[in-house]
Amino acid sequence: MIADHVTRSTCAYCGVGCQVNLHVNAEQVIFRVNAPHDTAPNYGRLCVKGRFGMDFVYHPSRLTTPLIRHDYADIQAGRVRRGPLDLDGFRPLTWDAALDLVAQRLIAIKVQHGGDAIAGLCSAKATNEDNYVFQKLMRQLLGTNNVDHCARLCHAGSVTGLQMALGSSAMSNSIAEMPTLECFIVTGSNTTETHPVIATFLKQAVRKNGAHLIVADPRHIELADFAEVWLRQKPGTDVILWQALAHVIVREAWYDADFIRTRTEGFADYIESLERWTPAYAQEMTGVPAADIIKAARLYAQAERAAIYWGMGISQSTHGTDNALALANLALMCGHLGAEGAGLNPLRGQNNVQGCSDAGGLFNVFPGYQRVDDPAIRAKFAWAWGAPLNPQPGLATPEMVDGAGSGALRAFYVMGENPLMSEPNLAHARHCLENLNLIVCQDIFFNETCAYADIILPATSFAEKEGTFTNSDRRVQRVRAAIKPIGAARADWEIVCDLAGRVAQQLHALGAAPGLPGGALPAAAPDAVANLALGALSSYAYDHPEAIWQEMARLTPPFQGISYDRLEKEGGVHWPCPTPDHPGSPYLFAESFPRGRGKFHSLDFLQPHELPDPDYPLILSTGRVLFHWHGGTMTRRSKLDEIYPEAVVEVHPEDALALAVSSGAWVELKSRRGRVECKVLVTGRSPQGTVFLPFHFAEAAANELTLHDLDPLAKIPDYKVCAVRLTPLARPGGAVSGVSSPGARR
Ligand SMILES: Nc1nc2c(c(=O)[nH]1)N[C@H]1C(S)=C(S)[C@@H](COP(=O)(O)OP(=O)(O)OC[C@H]3O[C@@H](n4cnc5c(=O)[nH]c(N)nc54)[C@H](O)[C@@H]3O)O[C@H]1N2
Ligand SMILES: Nc1nc2c(c(=O)[nH]1)N[C@H]1C(S)=C(S)[C@@H](COP(=O)(O)OP(=O)(O)OC[C@H]3O[C@@H](n4cnc5c(=O)[nH]c(N)nc54)[C@H](O)[C@@H]3O)O[C@H]1N2
Ligand code: SF4
Ligand SMILES: [Mo]
Repeated sequence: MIADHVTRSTCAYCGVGCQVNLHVNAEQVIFRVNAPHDTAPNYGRLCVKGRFGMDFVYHPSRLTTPLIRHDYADIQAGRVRRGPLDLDGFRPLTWDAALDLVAQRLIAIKVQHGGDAIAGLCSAKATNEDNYVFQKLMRQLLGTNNVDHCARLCHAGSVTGLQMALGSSAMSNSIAEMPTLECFIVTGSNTTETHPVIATFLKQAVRKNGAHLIVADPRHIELADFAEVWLRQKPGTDVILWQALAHVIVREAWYDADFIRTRTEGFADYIESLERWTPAYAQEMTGVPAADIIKAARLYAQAERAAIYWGMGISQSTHGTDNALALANLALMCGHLGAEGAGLNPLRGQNNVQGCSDAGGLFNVFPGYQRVDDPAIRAKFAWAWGAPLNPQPGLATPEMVDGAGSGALRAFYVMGENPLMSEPNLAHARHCLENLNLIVCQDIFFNETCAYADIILPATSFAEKEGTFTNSDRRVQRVRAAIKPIGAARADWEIVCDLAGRVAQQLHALGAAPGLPGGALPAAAPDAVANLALGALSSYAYDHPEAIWQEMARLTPPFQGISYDRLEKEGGVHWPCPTPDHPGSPYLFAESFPRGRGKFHSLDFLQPHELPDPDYPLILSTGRVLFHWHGGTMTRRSKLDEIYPEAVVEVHPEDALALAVSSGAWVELKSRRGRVECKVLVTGRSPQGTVFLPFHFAEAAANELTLHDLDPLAKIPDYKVCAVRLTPLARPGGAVSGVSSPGARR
């Protein structure tokens, strides 16, 4: 087919941030996707989702008009309790009617209950600019820091641990450094399925550069076959495993004394704490042979340069912070930081989870991780936004759910997330959200959360809008509109700014102060305060996302050197980039750490919160497969769904034998929180005693089963360990799809 035009953009799936060419025909259809060969980070490579999974953009079920639920008035009047509706339960509204209504309801709730009764989720799928204006609306006009997003359910453990150890949580190294790695650890990351293009560079490091690879994962992931040592720990035992490596490194004096002396603090105390973490103890507790622990310690410590890459197996735990600290301790003691090919790398998941966090989509910080409880920072933003700002950090995502349940929250504005698939313990989450006075969902599809919404706002997809995403290695890259908006959908930033204008106008009409948590008018100088709302109105009059970027960059030192012009010329720039002539920063910490010295942390081992027992004898681990994305809103509306059309639970052959089930048989999976039914795939991929269920399938949603206990510091739930029971169902089985996943037959 002949292209009408080709638009360069950034893939909207994962944090690798592959550059794509979207080939569009005269009918405005993206008929082909390929990758430019000369451009970072992917240099011509794409995975199956980037190449073949963009067809969701045209799915007939795209949201094309604002919608309101038919029983809206009854819910508002308290005559019925909120429940799930399907799309037929909603009727169309004009944009004006929808946005006026949302503005009016938000203001009414702010006036009656205070701004902190409102919470918003911004979106790691949306652009930096979309997220900047979203958090600005929440903070400046609604007066609350209750802004968060899926980073909480994702790398919160890593972020908290790295902040404590180094003072920065971004990936230390760039993707470009991967093919020339000398030695690296991959743990809790199923990289070939979740960051497939990065995985190709990692394999290249092993095959072409002879790099030493250490994999630590309970599952037999594909990279285990590329590893010199594969440490197959029992789920939830990472602290013991990594402390045992540290024990060996200290015992053998393989640590980097110079680095420890000049760049770190707390090593002496830390060594004291290491005594009991012997390889023999670790073997007993984690199931990993002591000899393999010693071998891995030697490979990592004796390398000139070594990097650590990790994913959800480390972070998504009630001890996620400790897991990340354990990895940081290792890097600090070996001096494997601050150079090319040496660092700590939490692989960021969503296309723009790095950017959404950078843009202030977190409950405790403005853009650029500037703390809301720091008076000098707050004064800067108050000045720039013309409004007094709330000093109180807001609620984290799971606390928002609980806040809805307790009545502390009244309104929930969800832009581009699907908490009723992605939160743990869905029965609890649904029960809590039913309690709210107002739910607004802004999405490209009608998802499981929209079923509970009062008002649904249709957004354009990445293919229909301009802006920037920031990938896993902090590279800011352009997103460009390849086609016209579908139906009456509008870009997220346009919707948010239009809404913000109406909120500001209504605040002005009321004479109420924006920004402050309460709705009441302060006693002094009411006119001056009310006028701030008018000023705020004009402050959402951006004509293009570039103007939003400029405003954010002015307020955020690490972005100040990045402009759309530069992105046009250079393709992408790694922050920190403080000035226009700064080249950007592919790797971090060459001279120092943001907190000064890197800090060692002594750790204790704590068991996962729920372990198997006679009633629920198996561990449930949840996660991802190559062909699907999270709650499935996008990939299940793509031809990718034909390859992997149903939920499949991986069961170890020994467990399958004991339960007398074979591949294709139907089973019930039950935990203390809920139950699902799905087919079995018998495979040695997961260890005996552990079953693995992807969380992509609404009809067998893994989060019906999971536990909503949180890591005390990071507030992340444990998606990798809870207890379940598996019971065969008397239903005819059939062929099973999961075999199409790499390595599934093992
Ligand atoms: N195809 C696809 N790709 C994706 C996504 C998707 O939905 N689909 N989502 C994106 C997002 S947001 C994210 S955050 C990333 C996540 O990417 P990953 O972190 O790679 O994904 P997961 O499948 O959640 O789990 C990773 C690994 O953790 C291991 N694990 C389980 N328990 C433990 C444990 O106790 N210790 C250790 N060390 N490991 C354990 C699992 O066996 C699994 O191999 O993927 C991104 N990429
Ligand atoms: N059991 C279990 N649960 C998990 C995890 C796990 O490993 N196991 N992982 C957790 C992790 S790491 C993550 S990151 C979360 C993900 O949790 P979520 O972010 O809630 O998941 P998504 O399905 O990616 O939701 C994105 C939504 O944005 C919509 N969307 C896409 N593009 C746009 C756009 O441009 N604008 C707007 N407005 N909407 C858009 C999509 O249709 C979709 O509804 O899930 C968490 N939940
Ligand atoms: S690796 Fe990630 S960014 Fe690259 S094409 Fe695949 S999903 Fe898209
Ligand atoms: Mo994630």
